[in-house]
Amino acid sequence: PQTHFAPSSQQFPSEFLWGTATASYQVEGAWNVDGRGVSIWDTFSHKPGQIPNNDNGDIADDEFHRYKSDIAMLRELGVKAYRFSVSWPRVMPNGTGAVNQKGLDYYKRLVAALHEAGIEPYCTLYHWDLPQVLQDKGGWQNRDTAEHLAAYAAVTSRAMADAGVHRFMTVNELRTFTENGYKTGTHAPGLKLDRKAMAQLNHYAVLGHGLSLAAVRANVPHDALVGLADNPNAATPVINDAEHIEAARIGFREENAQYLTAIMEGRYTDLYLRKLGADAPHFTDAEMKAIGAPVDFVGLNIYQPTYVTPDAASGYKVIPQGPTFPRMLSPWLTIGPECLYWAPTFTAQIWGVKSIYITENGASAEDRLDASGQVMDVDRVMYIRNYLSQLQRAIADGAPVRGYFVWSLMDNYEWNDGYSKRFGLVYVDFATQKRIPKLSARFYRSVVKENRVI
Ligand code: PNW
Repeated sequence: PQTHFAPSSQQFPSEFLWGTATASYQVEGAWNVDGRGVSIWDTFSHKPGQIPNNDNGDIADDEFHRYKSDIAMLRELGVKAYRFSVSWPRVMPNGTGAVNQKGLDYYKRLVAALHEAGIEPYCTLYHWDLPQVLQDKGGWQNRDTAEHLAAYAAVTSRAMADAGVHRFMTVNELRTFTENGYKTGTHAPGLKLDRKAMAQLNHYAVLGHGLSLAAVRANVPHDALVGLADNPNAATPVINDAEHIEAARIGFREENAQYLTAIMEGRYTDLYLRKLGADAPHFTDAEMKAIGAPVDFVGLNIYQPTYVTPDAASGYKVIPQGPTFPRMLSPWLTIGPECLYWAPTFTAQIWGVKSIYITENGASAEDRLDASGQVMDVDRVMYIRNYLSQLQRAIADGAPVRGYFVWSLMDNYEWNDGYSKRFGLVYVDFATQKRIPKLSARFYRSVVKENRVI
């Protein structure tokens, strides 16, 4: 019960968990150190012409060697939690079978240092660095990948639980690693599959979550919490009247039918299957049961709105965002702070979810240096400030949101944008690995300290 706050003061609940997030391939570097295997992102980024400046994650933020000083930065920020991910090929170089103890040891060191600093580790098991050997066997097109993910999740969650980790997420952003990786081809492995193949692959991805959820549960203490971090399309009403809100509620469920809705309901919606017709995926009742097994919390990565309006035929219609729609520096990152009101609100209302974390929110912005060498990322401050106001409003209206993680602690390897887009609260000079806290870091530190939007 989150009763100890005054809704009128922009205050967050007293036990609210403030954090920051990163992911293994984006920050670790050390890509061939201590027996780490090759991931699809190594292969993709090493192939010339895929990514601006041919940037890759070979070194990234070198967090593999600098985690101690990076954790000192977390302490400076005053955050209570750090969301990181484990690199599958660091732990299982061949994707299955033999465990690389030296790889696991890195995460044990990281977790021990977090505990020493009084920071709670939130561990994501799959943030897109699929072992290349598994891609060679079809990757997410192959049902076996879902089983292999679960086997890796069992080993890793057991080791992390032994190290004292109590919070686990199976996968990060189902839509991104399936669609960007296999439909548009902008992410690794860079394929462009048709609708039928995508429907089947999406099914294996949610199955990967479901099988991993069971595997983690079997290997961690009963009081550990296990969920996922997903990025549902954040259906948002253009106008806040009853009719538009209802259209957005329908949209939130249907736009995410093959991902979060399938996981929350253990079935695909009728509309989804009808739209696909002969391209619908093959699935069994047992699979749907595994996919729909209850999670302890739902993690939402929320960046941009999908505006929705009523439609007589299908109940809702998505309003396209034209080229002049306001955006942050990444072209996909349109600005609409209300989505951080509606996404947790609908998640709680539609499925009765009792525990929600915002596992990512943040933005690429211009990092201007002022005369004294300060990084004046004013746009990022405004973005986070406006989104957090909406989140506070959602909590005041009853959404059970327990915590919020800024993406990201520091600038890092932004996938197909390489190092050309920065999301950090802390600036990283990649030539020297020097870290410089930005204006947004100072802003976020005061939000955390005061427990309210300043
Ligand atoms: C998320 N889109 O990715 C990821 O979880 C992070 O690893 C990433 O760095 C962060 O957001 C910023 O991009 C996304 O095209 C990538 O809509 C692409 C999209 C959304 C999220």
